[in-house]
Amino acid sequence: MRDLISLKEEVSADLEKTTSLAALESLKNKYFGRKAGILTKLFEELPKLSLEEKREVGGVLNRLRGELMILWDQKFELLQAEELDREAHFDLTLPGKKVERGHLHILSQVNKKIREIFLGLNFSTVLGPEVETEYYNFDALNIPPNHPARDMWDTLWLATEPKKLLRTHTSPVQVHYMKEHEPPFAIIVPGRVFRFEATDATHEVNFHQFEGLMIGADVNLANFKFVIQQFFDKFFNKKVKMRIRPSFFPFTEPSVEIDIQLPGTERWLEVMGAGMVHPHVLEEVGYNPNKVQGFAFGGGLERLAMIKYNIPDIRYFYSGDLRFIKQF
Ligand code: FA5
Repeated sequence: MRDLISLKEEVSADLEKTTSLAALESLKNKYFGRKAGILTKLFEELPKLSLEEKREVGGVLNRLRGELMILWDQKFELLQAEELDREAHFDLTLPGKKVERGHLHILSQVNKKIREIFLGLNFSTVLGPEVETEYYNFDALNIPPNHPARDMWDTLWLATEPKKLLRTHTSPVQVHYMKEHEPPFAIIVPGRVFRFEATDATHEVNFHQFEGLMIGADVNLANFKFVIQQFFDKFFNKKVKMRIRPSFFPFTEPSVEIDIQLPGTERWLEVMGAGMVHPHVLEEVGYNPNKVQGFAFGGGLERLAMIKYNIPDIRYFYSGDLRFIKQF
């Protein structure tokens, strides 16, 4: 019985403290809730008592519940009236609260910048799927099954039938686009790619590339060199030192790799693979390699951002750490 009296005091104190309808609702649950409400639980104890005790405690409990419900209802009406009052006095002409505005993530900013520069060079932006078939990611790019080059793109396979994968590069979009369009054209394809590999300061499992493709009657590597130098100069707002070295990709011949010298150091960072589109790829999409040719490149978006903004570790981009995000 003594517990019941202190319970009433406890509820009154709780109600006194409540200032919102939402908080009041959770109080209702706490005391009267069907499953775990404190009063509900007390009622469940009744059958354990003797007949006489039951009559006495039961009566008190019932009365207590009635009283508490009334207290709760009164508080409800009070809070509701206050709320209506607040709404009625809402002043639309008051100046807004100063809130901190968000901004685009650094990777979105860089993505936008890249598209803008290439737009200025007459490249259209094209997007492609992140989930790909083996055909587009590998076969159509002159990478047949069992070709050792497939190891270069450690692949995340999906448990689908037929077999699908998360694209390991943006190059499959070359094939999608060429199958649907006739040259001449110049496109840029920014997008997310995935690789099943160990992460470190310059490697992520999930990162972004921007693919470039320019096809025409006599588009050549000298054109590529010009376009890409223009791009870097605009992107970094200054002359950056780049070097082109021979490389290998099954879908380009010849193939090259582009490195950029990290500002103030002797170190180079690989930012891009490129080359002249392989005749096999041109044939695969239904072009005549004797009539059209062109260059393709695939750059790492995070790597460029790291150089431009002096970011020492690629993992910062995906850390969600506001101290990092707010700097850009
Ligand atoms: C490719 O992915 C080719 N598809 C590029 C290409 C396109 C070549 C068109 C020829 C013609 P590569 O695996 O080297 O190539 O990756 C291209 C760029 O992506 C690299 O230069 C690098 O900047 C970036 N990159 C590669 N792996 C990672 C990674 N794990 N994390 C962050 N960036 C990466």
